[in-house]
Order: sequence, then C-alpha cells, then structure tokens
Amino acid sequence: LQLKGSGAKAKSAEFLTENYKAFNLKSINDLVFVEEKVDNYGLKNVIYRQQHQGIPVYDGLLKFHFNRKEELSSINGNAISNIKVNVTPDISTSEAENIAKSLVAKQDLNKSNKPLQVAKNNLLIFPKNLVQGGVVTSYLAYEIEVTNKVDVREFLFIDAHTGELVDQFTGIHPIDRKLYETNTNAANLKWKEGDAFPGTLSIWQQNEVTTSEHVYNFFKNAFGYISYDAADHTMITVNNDPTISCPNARWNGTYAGYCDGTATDDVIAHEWGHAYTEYTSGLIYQYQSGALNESYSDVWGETIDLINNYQDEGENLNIRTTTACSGSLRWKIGEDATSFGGAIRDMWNPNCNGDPGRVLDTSNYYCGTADSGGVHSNSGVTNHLYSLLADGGTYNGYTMTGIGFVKAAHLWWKAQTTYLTATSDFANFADALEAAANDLIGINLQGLSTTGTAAGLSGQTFTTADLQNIRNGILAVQLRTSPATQCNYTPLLKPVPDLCASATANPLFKETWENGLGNWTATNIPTNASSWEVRNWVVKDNLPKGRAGKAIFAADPINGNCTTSLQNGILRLESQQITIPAFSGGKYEMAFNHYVATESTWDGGNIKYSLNGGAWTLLPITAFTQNGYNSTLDGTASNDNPLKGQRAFTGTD
Ligand SMILES: [Ca+2]
Ligand SMILES: [Ca+2]
Ligand SMILES: [Ca+2]
Ligand SMILES: [Ca+2]
Ligand SMILES: [Zn+2]
Repeated sequence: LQLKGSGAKAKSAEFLTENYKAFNLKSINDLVFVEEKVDNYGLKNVIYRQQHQGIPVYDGLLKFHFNRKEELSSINGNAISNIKVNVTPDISTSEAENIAKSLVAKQDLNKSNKPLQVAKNNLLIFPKNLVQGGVVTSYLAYEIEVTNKVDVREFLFIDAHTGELVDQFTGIHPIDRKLYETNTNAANLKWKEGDAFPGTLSIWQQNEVTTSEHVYNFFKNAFGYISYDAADHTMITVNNDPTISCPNARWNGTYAGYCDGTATDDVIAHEWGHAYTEYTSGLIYQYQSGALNESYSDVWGETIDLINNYQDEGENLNIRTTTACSGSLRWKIGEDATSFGGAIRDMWNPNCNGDPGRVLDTSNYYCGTADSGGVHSNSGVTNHLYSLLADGGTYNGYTMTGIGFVKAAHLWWKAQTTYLTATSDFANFADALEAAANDLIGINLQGLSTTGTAAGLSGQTFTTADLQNIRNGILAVQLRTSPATQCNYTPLLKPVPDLCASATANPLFKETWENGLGNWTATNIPTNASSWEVRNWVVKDNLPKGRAGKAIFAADPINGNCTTSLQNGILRLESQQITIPAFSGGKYEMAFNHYVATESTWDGGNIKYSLNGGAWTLLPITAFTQNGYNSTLDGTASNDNPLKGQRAFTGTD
C-alpha cells in the first residue's frame, strides 16, 4: 500500500478516504480526526473518533500506528456498525445526573462517607456489550462520572430516553491481590487487598503477597502496563497448591501456585512473568518459543529480585566477571527457595546448572521433546544474553559493554510487546531485539522501581553503539544459528516434487479457496460447548513461508485452561461429495498443500473419508505417498482432545 500523503495525519486521512467501508461505516463523515500524537517511545499515532449524527461513539476510536519512517504499520480500535438510535434525548442532563448519584448512593461503595458529586457528563452513543462480548446494542446515553474524590469513582451510562442504567464500571484501580491456601475455594482465602499485613501469614505467603506487588509496580512504573492483562486484573496466588508436584511453582492461566518452600521473590516474579507473556507476545510453551517464554520469566524474575531490596539481606550480589558458579548470587534463580536446595538456574553461566550458554553449546543444548522441548534448559541461551548485555562481558570471542538494567528491561519489553508472536524462535527474537533497539534510539526511558513510587525518567537512551553491542551479543550466543543440524531435526513436512502435468491438467476436484468457503461445510464440535470460544475456519491470503494464493485456516489458540475453560474440540471442514468416475485402470491421487503449527502431540489434524455415504474413516498412513501424518496424538488420559490416540499432523517446524 503506497500512501502519498506527507506525514502521519495526511496518510491516515488518505487511507480512510479509500477504505472507510472496510470498517463497516456508511460515510467518511462518521469519523473525525482527534489527534496526532507521539507515544512514550516517540512513535507517531493518529487517532480518529467515530460519531453518529454528530454524537460521539463511546470508545469508537481508530488508531493508526506509524513506524519511525512515518510509514503506516498497523491500525486497531473499534468501529461500531448498525447504529440505530434517535439522537434527541428525552431526559435532561440534570435529571440523568440525579439518577446516577442516587444509584451510586444505594451501592454501599462510599466507605469514607464523603459527599458524592458529578465530575463528568457526556452525551454519547454507548455500544453495550462491546467489552463483555456478544451482540453489541447501541444506546443514546449520558456517561456520568460520580465520585467522592476518595474511594468512589463510578462511570454510569444512563439511557437518555428512558433514564435506565445501561452500564456501570468503576474508575478505582488499586492493585488487587488475593492469596489462597491449597485452592481458590472462598473458605481458603487467607489474605486480600486491604487486610492487615503480615498478620498471621507464613514467610512464604508473605513473599507471595509482597512480590506480587513488586511485579505490579515494576511493569506499571517502567512501561505503564497495569497488571498482567493491562486491565488491572486481580493477581491471585495459591500457596501450597496440592495439584503441583512439588517442589515447583506455576502460572496456570488463572493464578500463580506454589509448593511450600519455593516462593522466593525471583520465583514469584518468574511465575507472574508467564502471565505478562501470555497477554503480550503469547509465546507458546514449546521448543525455542517456550525457551523464550521461560527466559522472559527468568529475566523479569531476576531483574525484580536484584532491584527490589527484598530477600537480599547479607547476600553477595556483585557483578560476576568469571564463569565461576559460586560466590556472587547475582543471576541465580531460586537461590533462596529452600525446597529447591539451591539455585535452579544461572543466567550468567547457564552451564553451572547444565544449561546451554549459546545455541551450539552441543553438550548442554537440549534437542529432545521432554520438558516441552527443553524450555527450562534452552532458556539459558537468552538468559545469558540478557545478563551479558545488562552487566557487560566477553563470551565466545565477542565483547559486550554493559547497558544496565533500565535499557535491558526496556529492550526486552519493547521486543515482546511489539514484535514477538506466539511462535517466535531465537532467530525471530534476534530480529525483534534489533528492531526494538532501533525504535528506542534517542528515547529517554522510564526508570525501574518496584515500589509504589515510579522512578521517573532515567535519562538513559539507546544509542547506535548499543545496537552494535546487541548485535555482538546475538552473535555470541548464536541466536540466529539453527540447532537443526546438531539436533538432527528433520522437518515435519519435507519438500516434495511438483505434481506431474497430467495430474494437474484435469483434476476431478480442485479447491483454491479463491471464492471463499464455497461448497465446503465448516463446523465447530466442542467437547464442552459452554466454555468453548467459537473459532471458525477463515480463508487467508497471507500464507506461511511466503506461499502464493489462498488457504483455509483454523487457529489452534492457547486460550482457555484444562479445568474451568475447556477449549478442546474439533474444527471440522467437510468437502462436497466428489464423484469419482469408474476408470478401468490407474490410480486416484489426492494432493494438497498445507502448513501445521500446533501444540505437538496434544493438538493436530487428520483426514477422514466417507465412501458412498459410509462411516467416516481415518485416511490411513499407508495411503500417503509423501509426507504422511508425522505423529500420533497423545492417547493418555491427560489429553482431552477428541482425536486423542489418532495419527495426525501435529507440531510445528
Ligand atoms: Ca535474590
Ligand atoms: Ca531480592
Ligand atoms: Ca535473596
Ligand atoms: Ca535470584
Ligand atoms: Zn516458568
């Protein structure tokens, strides 16, 4: 897309003039320019607001993002279609305010008993259910902020025709922590925000409550990112979680759980790090993506440990200049976790715990499938890079000058939030780090703090010299070097010869997806319909590996969990009936291009056929002449995939 306009604002206007219909809008006049601004990293954004007959639409914002060259790189936000409301109110502004105040007065929120007042009142179009999901219905409503300036700050949306409450949410955003013992049953709640601290909490429980706050403050102060979902989610901890095989700790998508004796500040910040990763890059937990996921957790865990002035009494935390494993505890993970019996990983010298310090560290780089493809070992490679860049050092013939924690943390954060995707590997990470460092050149970075007080601007900025440092580090730990040779990996799908001319000239059936779903039938078959998030097959033209044409795609998302939000089921795609003529000789062959990236052995796909209306039967592995099913889906009780135990294409290259 070539935009001719000069500058971000002109380019956005040009884009909208040509493409406003893509947002389901009837007229270009439904969008008004709001502002052009520069973000905290200095990159330009242009914002438009949607209106309906001159009335602004609540959160009807479209945001245009520009890179440093002021090229349009992405657009996000909301455009609400199908607004059908009478825009002349029947209720006056003051009537609506009185309704709002009397509603809040009845809600038992005003603990401080200070007088309620209206701080804001806007007439707007309110799209109800935009946040909750489901069918969005638009209302003409007054948005009224009712506050007592102490402990009440509520946003109410009052229907401007009927005076009914359409929606309400709070504007009070304190950190919200909860601590449970053994499970999240209400009776086992041991501590919640506002309770006396430490009260009767054990040292491990205290660590969990305190470090959760450090984590919350760290991301908020440095990156303006509020709790792990960027929406101030309650941070729930379960101590002594009996469902964990001890000694261990984990983030399960809902809460951080610990065995007794594992909850030290670095381990706790590590577990929360998984939650932040889940909501930002979404790195999957497998092979190098999983190792990166693990490494991000160690990076946040140890950074927070080293700056939080907590659980550090009497420890030698000096910068390390040799590969010695003893002496300084700097860069050790879990050094205070009594049940681990010592540190479980070492970021400065991963070899101290049998983990690789670079990709071609053949005696320590893990190639197998255990531990999700070595996520807790191979994390050593990028852990090592972080420690080398933060503190400086020489390794593998390259010298890095220390850039310190402020720059290192911002570099890792920018890479994770802007560039990494669910399946990024070390080579992608190398690209991400270089791009992120480029983005951050010349920007005054926010300092680091784990307290309730932000550090403020650090005065530290990335320079082109840092970029060279980062490149040296990437070379030192060999991020762009594939482990495929040393690990003897063969690809899931091997290159195959082109089809012969006679096979392509006159096929009995052919599908290119150029006309969408066509005569195919796509269905969701959830095992548990109530928690299943519907995801449909979609025709895509941006295909993996730069392949031309179109394909039909079904996502294998990592949302849900294995207990309360089951996402197991089948995305089924059935062709029309294909009539096969009765040739007297030769054989029938089917060829298809495909790409697979699923959680290896848990999720996957296969082909079933029905002959003359008979039962659906798995196309057997023996029928394939090329690239048959690469594996079998886990058939044990721990796999709740309805296809469990079947041959399938599973995993990813
Ligand atoms: Ca420590
Ligand atoms: Ca500490
Ligand atoms: Ca310590
Ligand atoms: Ca530590
Ligand atoms: Zn972890």
